[in-house]
Parts: sequence; structure tokens; C-alpha cells
Amino acid sequence: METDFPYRLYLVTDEQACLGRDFFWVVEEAIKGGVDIVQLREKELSLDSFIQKAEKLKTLCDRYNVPLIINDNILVAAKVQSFGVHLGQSDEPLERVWELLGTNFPIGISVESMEDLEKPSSKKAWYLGVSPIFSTPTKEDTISEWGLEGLAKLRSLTNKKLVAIGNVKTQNAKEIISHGADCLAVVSGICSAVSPAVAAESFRKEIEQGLKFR
Ligand code: TZP
Ligand code: MG
Repeated sequence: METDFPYRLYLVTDEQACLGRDFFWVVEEAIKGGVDIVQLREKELSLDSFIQKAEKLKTLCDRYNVPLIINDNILVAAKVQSFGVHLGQSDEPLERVWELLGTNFPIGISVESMEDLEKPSSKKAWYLGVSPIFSTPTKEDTISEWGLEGLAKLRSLTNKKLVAIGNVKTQNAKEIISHGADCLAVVSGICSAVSPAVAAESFRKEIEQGLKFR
């Protein structure tokens, strides 16, 4: 059975984007403001430090009943028993994940092009990350952006839940939702906000507005 994806505001963490403030404070404020799913995305940490951070974050997320998703590293996901994992097209093959974590383990997959949509991993994904919806300084190794037109095209081609990521701000949130995204994934718009709680609240309001146009 496929796991539901009822989430609307997805915090993708980035220690640097927290601007020197306490990482766990930023995440907790974001959850208080309306983030309903959290991804731990770490590119630099050793396996041990990644696990330690994930364990601490899992405790926090559990307290608020918010699912924790681990980016890329399925060993960390297994160790902390996260709710799910998020993978890019060139990360672990889905079979490896299912071998380690069981065949029902929720896996979010990024799609960067229309061709990606046709891949078996996308067909089996829990949700699709529309990556990037707009180009962003937070992740500079992307080739092109989907834009609102691309998103609308994707929407017409799949029933999977679509999570838009890349330069998602309160200013464009409503439009992204009205063009077919089910959920917004945000790094700097929340992690770098003066008040992550207020930022998350503003995103939630824009999302509600956008849903009225669907
Ligand atoms: N994947 C595609 S864009 C991106 C990731 C992880 C970064 C999004 O960061 P921001 O700060 O919300 O633009
Ligand atoms: Mg990846």
C-alpha cells in the first residue's frame, strides 16, 4: 500500500542557511509556524556526526509528530528509523533502499526533466520533487529550471504528489501551488528568516490562497 502524502510545507534543512543560529531552534520554530515535514540534508558530515544529528532531530520531530526524511543516506535512515528518504536520480537504486529498509519504505525522488518522469524510480516514488522549480543560489549545480509552465505540464502528466523546490519564497508560493504543486519545499526562505516561525506561517497562508485556484 502506498503511504499518503498530506503535507504542504516541507523544510529542507541547511546548517549554513541558519546563519549561525542554533539548528534545532530554527527547526522547532519552523514546525511551530506550520512546517509539517522535515528533511535532514547534510553533505559534509561524517557518518557518525550525521547519525548523531539525525537522532537528535528525530527526537524533536517525534515530539511534534512531524515526519523526518533523510536526504541521500539510507544507512542513516535505517539507523534512526526515519519516516522516509529523499533521493536524486543518481543516488541509491530503489532496490537497495527496499533491501535495507523494506519494500514499503517511503522514497521521495527528484525529477529534473521530463525524461526523469518516465524512469521506473519516478513511477515507484512516494512523491516527486520538482527540482528546481526556479534556479537558486542555495544549489548551484542544477542545469535548468521547471518554471511554472513546466510544473503545470508535469501536473497534467502524473497523479503523484508534487513537491516544488528551488527559490520558493512567500512571494511566489501562491502561484506555485495554483500551477499544481501539492507541497512547497523551502531552505533559505525559512532557515534564513529572522523568524522561521513567522516565515512558515506566511508560507502556510500563501499555500491556502493558492489552493483556492485549483
Ligand atoms: N534541490 C533543488 S533546489 C534546492 C535543492 C536542495 C535548494 C533550495 O534552496 P532554497 O534556498 O529554498 O532556494
Ligand atoms: Mg541526492
